[in-house]
Amino acid sequence: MTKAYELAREKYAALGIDTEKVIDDLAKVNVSMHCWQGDDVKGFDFDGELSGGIQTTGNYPGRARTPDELMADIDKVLSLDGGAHKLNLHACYAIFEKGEFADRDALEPKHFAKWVEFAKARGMGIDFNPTFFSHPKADGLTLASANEEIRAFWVRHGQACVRIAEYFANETGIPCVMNIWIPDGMKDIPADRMGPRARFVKSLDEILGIGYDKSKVYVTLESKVFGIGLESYTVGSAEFGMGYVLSRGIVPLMDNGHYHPTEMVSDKISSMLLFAPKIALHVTRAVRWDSDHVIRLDDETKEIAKEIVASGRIDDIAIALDYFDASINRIAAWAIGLRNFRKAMLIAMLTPHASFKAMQDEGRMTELLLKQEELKSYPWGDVWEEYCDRLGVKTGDAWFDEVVDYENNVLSKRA
Ligand code: RNT
Ligand code: ZN
Repeated sequence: MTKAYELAREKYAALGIDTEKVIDDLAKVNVSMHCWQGDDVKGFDFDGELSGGIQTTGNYPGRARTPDELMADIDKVLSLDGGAHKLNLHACYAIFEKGEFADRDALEPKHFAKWVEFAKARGMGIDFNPTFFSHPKADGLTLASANEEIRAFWVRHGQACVRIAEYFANETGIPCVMNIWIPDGMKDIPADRMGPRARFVKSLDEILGIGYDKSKVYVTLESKVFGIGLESYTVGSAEFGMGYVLSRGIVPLMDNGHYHPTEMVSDKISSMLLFAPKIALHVTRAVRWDSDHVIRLDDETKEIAKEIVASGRIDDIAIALDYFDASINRIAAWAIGLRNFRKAMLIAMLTPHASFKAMQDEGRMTELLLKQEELKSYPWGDVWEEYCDRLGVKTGDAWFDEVVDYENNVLSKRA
């Protein structure tokens, strides 16, 4: 225990905060780590362009090209962020035997057996996402398609994924969050906004209609405002998503890159928690558009963390990260975002929420503003260092050396 930590502990104790408990609680915050930062959302089943109005820019060397490379990279990142994690997979990360192939509508649990083995060996649960993009049948609408053959194909994909999600939950003993996001939308003004949305409802009902154990699989629906090349219309808008999830009893998923720039997910969390028993988040960083930049320790990330903690409902909130940057070292990008989210959670846990709420309720707004601002220069960094030390993770920029070593010894060899 460092002298700096001891002083920090005393300072926070004076606010009624037990840093020892905070350190224990922070380690338990289960962050779902998206596998797709390692390979620019390419996956292993189709060798084409990333589609669906999302984009990974940059071509920094060292992208993971195989399951083994991606698993090695995930291990490296896990070693750089202390605390609990889940593994977040997309269906396009199915692992086939040599010569084997199954299209998206024919995926089976066995195609994910290697991931289960990987997760189990590390004590992690698995979250899952059907992949409704980067596929020959996804060059127009998917679950909202007017082409019955295409729509049915994607419904079968969604159903196959529910089965795989159930398999993950059974194998790991940890519930699986299965998130549905479709890119469906239009570049130009649609003639019919209602039709695609009505078909999306029908498709979702058909996917959920196969039945599944709701205590093991939490189906979430992620809404969006627009995508690249899909600027005028998004089938799965915020209102669509909210209406659907609340009427069907599934879980809303809010990605903070999926709203108009002045709309903040931090402000939406409490509203949704009053109506939905559970919510899910994709924490990311939007820069002008849904650009999925690496999470920084910025105001909105801290505010989202604050709302999670202040709500007192952390166990009802599934937290996943969602960003993909190919312009810098991907391992560092991944770990910087993970560590920043965890730092934001630490700062939130080192906040005297009860006394701040009392100030608000009693109208002591001057005092509240002053104390909120003073808290910003409290020594949370010393608690962070202690946390990392205890969990065996490097602090400060000492961990950059590890990234450089990995780049020299592993990534640079992937020519
Ligand atoms: C896209 C959504 C979605 C994807 C991932 C890859 O805008 O945010 O969550 O980023 O499924
Ligand atoms: Zn997302």
